[in-house]
Amino acid sequence: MKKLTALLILTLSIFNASHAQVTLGGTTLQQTVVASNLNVPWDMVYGPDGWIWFTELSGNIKRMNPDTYQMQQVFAIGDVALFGFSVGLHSMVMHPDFNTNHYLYVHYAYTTTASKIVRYEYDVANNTLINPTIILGNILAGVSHNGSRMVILDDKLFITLGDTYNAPALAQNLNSINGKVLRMNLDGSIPADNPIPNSLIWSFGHRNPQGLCYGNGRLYSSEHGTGNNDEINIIEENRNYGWSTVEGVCNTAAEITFCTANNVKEPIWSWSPSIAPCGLDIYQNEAIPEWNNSLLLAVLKDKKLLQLKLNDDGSQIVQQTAIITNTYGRLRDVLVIPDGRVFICTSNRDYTGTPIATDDRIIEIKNSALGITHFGDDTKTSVYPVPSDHMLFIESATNVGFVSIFDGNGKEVYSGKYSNKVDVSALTSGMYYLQLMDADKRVVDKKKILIK
Ligand SMILES: [Ca+2]
Ligand SMILES: [Ca+2]
Ligand SMILES: [Ca+2]
Repeated sequence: MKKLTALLILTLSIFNASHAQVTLGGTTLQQTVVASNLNVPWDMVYGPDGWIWFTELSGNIKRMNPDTYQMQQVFAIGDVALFGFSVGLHSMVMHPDFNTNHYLYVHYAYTTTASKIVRYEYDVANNTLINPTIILGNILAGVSHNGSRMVILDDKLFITLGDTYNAPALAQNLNSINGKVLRMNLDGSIPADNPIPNSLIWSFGHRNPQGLCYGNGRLYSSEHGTGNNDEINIIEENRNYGWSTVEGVCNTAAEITFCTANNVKEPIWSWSPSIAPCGLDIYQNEAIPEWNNSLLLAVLKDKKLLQLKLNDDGSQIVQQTAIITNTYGRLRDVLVIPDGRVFICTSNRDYTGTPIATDDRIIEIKNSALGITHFGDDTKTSVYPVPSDHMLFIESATNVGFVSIFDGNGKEVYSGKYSNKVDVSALTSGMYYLQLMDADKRVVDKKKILIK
């Protein structure tokens, strides 16, 4: 019966899917609404388990299987404070060793004046979150401008925090962690090699950065300006990004004086009037060749997805192209997954949006020429026999460090260091997902497997 229900849901979702297409260069992009009736999905992340995890403003944490679009509510955080201009649960990031320790981090407001970063543990057996641990509490919050996005790099957690709206001067105040990008150890402690001793501050002079991603050896961030001067910045250690004295580039007499005196780092791109730039991800994939080495930016006010083509070393934006405009409403986040598909989410149920009945939504964008297979390059990995009995043989052209097997519900049923044969005799018959990861546990390939 469970299988029948799943099949029925899958069939219905295919019937409901509406495809729209847009052409760029030689590529046709197919857009499909793959999730509806959400409530301000805020941050989407690709989990090491192969699922797309996301937060909703009100406190929900959900995950969606990107191959079947099956949706699961994992948890609802009880103490999220919802107030002001869409303040609530914001960013999320998974621990690099999520598949073994099951840690993930969330940032949210818990009173009208305070936010915190909490580490949860994913209880795989019960598909829920347990053991909340406050990593950083008592972060000053305001009615808006609370950030946030998080990225983990080399076992350090970076988070963007805004100036809390009513206190722009905090951005230049090095005794405050607001209006900053912070860098911390994964337990919340201050790294010994941070630029300011005993301080979490990595960079300062930020207004409200709501996009952060890593690529080309650089941390890229989007930042909301006032009515003008939205920015894309490359975040560097101990640099001043100008706010609240400088907006955008250093181009007025007062700004030039301040910028010279304070070694201000100018944005690599800015928009006037403002467009409200939000979620940011980097596209480094041949699946959509025209997008390779581009930033993708979800835009709220101007209701579009922007491709920001980078130069070879990623130090500059050389061209911007709007992909989708006024089609789905406000866009809060964008996510690139390893097979080159892109997911965007709407933010039409926030304080200023105009929702349609099925909002909010997640939309998949993919190269239509790549067909319906979601499993990367089928020539890269071969698995035999089909179906497998007690031993699964894996041959991959990719450098594989670790192997996991997930059941149809996304539950990990096997994990281990890569070997070209895996004993699967303990698994009951059915469809599973084989996931191959590199030495850093990044997913390099996935395949559906059948066990007899
Ligand atoms: Ca994200
Ligand atoms: Ca700036
Ligand atoms: Ca300026």
